[in-house]
Amino acid sequence: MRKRLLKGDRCGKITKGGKTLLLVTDQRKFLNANRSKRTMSLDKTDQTTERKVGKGKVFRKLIGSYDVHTPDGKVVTCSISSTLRKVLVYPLADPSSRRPTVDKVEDIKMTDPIAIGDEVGFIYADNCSGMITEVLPRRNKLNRKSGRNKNLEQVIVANADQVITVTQASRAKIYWSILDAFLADIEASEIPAVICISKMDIADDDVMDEVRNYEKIGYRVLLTSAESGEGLDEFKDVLKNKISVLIGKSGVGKSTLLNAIQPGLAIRTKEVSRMTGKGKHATTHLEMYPLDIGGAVVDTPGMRKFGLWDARTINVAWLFREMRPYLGECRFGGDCSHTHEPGCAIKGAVESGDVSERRYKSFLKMLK
Ligand SMILES: Nc1nc2c(ncn2[C@@H]2O[C@H](COP(=O)(O)OP(=O)(O)OP(=O)(O)O)[C@@H](O)[C@H]2O)c(=O)[nH]1
Ligand SMILES: [Mg+2]
Ligand SMILES: [Zn+2]
Repeated sequence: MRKRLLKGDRCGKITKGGKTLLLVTDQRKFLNANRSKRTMSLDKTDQTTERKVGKGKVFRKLIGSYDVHTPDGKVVTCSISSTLRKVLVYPLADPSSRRPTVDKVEDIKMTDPIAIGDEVGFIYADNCSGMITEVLPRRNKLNRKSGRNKNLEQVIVANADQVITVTQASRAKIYWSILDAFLADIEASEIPAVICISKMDIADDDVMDEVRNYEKIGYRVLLTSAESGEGLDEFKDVLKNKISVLIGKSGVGKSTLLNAIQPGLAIRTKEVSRMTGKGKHATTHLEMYPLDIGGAVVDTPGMRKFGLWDARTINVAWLFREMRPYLGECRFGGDCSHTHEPGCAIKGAVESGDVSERRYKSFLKMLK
């Protein structure tokens, strides 16, 4: 039920007994619950322009507008300064001089210079709206080629603590190579990866063999079922106080899992089509949800693969953890493609069983 907003109060603040309470939405409930953890307000006044400036984290993006959560618990809806969409190109001869004259102004090669999870600086327009003027340096980013224009980079999330790839335990054979492609992409982003095998209530018989292999090569594997409740406590524990991103093919149960650990997280789920057994896309946009237990999680719409942004510059074998020790050991050294060459150390490891043949097939698939 929506509470009526007080007239003229665009932030949706509700006052009671002289005290200001925040609007009753899930996000704001979280901000209230975490009031004790809040740091001091970062809002300041810019001395030269006399304008009030603030800092915060982007939780939600809509076309042309961004919801920024400030450390003191406000949600400020911001537009973006047009300068963030441009790159100033300086003369090449002496880039260090940074003369005030720029050679040219180019459009940035990104779909959007601001991503969910970005720490931003903004100027207030009023108490609850503003304009983003600065994106602080990112700790990391999960990026891919834009679906619409392959020459543009799309940053899915910035500054994440971990990426959880969800794969379902039933009809899992179809999903392993998709999982391997996701894991490789996450390795490239250098964000820690966690594997979650969902729908354990309807698991195939041989799922545990693969699970053991992923554990052997160093991944943490969570076994969950939103249906039976298996593994939900551990799943919750992994999310606690962290910024996590959930990725995986459509219909594997990402949104259902989140709803199971925090009822009413308001993430839409849909029935898997009975005819095809395939999931229908339910999550349609990116949003970061604050968690009652601390931390936040980004639910992503299902995708088969990432389409890694800088795939060409990356040594694919390096993205498979268990293959790393063999790099440089091949007869042809760095020239080995690990596909057909004699004396290939990785192929040798597959033959001796030290690298799983199934993972090696996923590697070959990624080279195509
Ligand atoms: N048997 C079983 N079914 C589940 C489980 N979790 C989810 N499902 C079903 O799987 C279907 C898809 O779940 P969603 O949570 O929407 O999947 P999603 O990964 O968020 O899908 P997208 O948003 O399209 O990416 C729904 O019909 C759920 O009821 C589970 O633990 N066991
Ligand atoms: Mg979903
Ligand atoms: Zn080789």
